[in-house]
Amino acid sequence: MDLATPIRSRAVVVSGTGGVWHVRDESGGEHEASLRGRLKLPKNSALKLAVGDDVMISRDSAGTQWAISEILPRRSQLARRAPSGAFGERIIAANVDQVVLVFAAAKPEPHLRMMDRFLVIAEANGIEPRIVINKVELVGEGTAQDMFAPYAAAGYPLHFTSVKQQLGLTELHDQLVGRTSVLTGPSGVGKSSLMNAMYPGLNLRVGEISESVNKGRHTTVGALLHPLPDGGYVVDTPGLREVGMWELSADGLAHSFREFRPFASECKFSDCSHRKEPGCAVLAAVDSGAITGDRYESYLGLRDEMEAEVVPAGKPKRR
Ligand SMILES: Nc1nc2c(ncn2[C@@H]2O[C@H](COP(=O)(O)OP(=O)(O)OP(=O)(O)O)[C@@H](O)[C@H]2O)c(=O)[nH]1
Ligand SMILES: [Mg+2]
Ligand SMILES: [Zn+2]
Repeated sequence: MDLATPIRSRAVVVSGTGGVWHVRDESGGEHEASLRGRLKLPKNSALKLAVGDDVMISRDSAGTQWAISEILPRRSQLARRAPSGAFGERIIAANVDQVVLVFAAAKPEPHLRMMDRFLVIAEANGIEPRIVINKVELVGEGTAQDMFAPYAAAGYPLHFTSVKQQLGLTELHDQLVGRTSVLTGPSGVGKSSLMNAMYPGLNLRVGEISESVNKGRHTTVGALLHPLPDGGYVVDTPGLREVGMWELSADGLAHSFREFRPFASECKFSDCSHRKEPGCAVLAAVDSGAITGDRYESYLGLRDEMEAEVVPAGKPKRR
């Protein structure tokens, strides 16, 4: 037994499948740890361990086995929510600081509806979104800025990057340091290229690991945490794309469109759906151009989807 190694240590859960958890302690050592023994949970929580959780780990007297003895309070969680909490929730990752949405200015064309969906998921979970528009050199930075002006106006942090021309990489890197970031976006927009450009030599295979780990297993990997060399983590999750709109509350939807907020509170009816009610301040804002037609269309699409996905019995449909 190595006496220099403390018997109790603080760690972060970096992955987990079917009861086997991998944790990373404060000096960067990774251990396999079981969820055995008397687990101390924060008061009145039905807390289940998730990737990203801060935990205390301890070793048995033989000094060979690590066990998770305590889950420390969560700062945040990215969850798939059930309507009115009736079906519980599944935690994708804990202690996520930001959701970094990567899209390309072109090749592939940015899918704004998808971006709006991801923004809503982040907002509904109370996690700060950050938008990255990569491949800006294909359209020019000015054009890219015009394309995404409504998002900048709504207050979302935006980065314009080009891996090819090494643009905006330092600024984006600065925003990842020391934070736990979920990196997501459509295929081919340059997520891997960005990570490799910001962290040369690290060869982070974000997106590829979770797929290979998931292959041939019944247990779903919620997420994987990749430690960054200068502090912080990138969360690799296959789960975010599958978050259905039924998991969010309809009332919360308008609030999750950041620029709708000041208007939604001015509607004549407090339960306004912002579709065709008289005295709807959101509709008025669309008419005046304060809210763009595109964003409003996204709202309507997600609202329809959300309402269609909840069948009368209150049971969510599975696709
Ligand atoms: N023109 C241009 N091409 C880029 C840029 N960044 C990445 N690419 C190219 O875009 C293609 C896709 O890049 P990836 O990094 O594999 O994209 P990804 O988002 O990781 O895709 P998935 O792993 O499938 O989700 C590659 O051919 C890259 O060389 C850029 O800034 N400009
Ligand atoms: Mg990739
Ligand atoms: Zn309204």
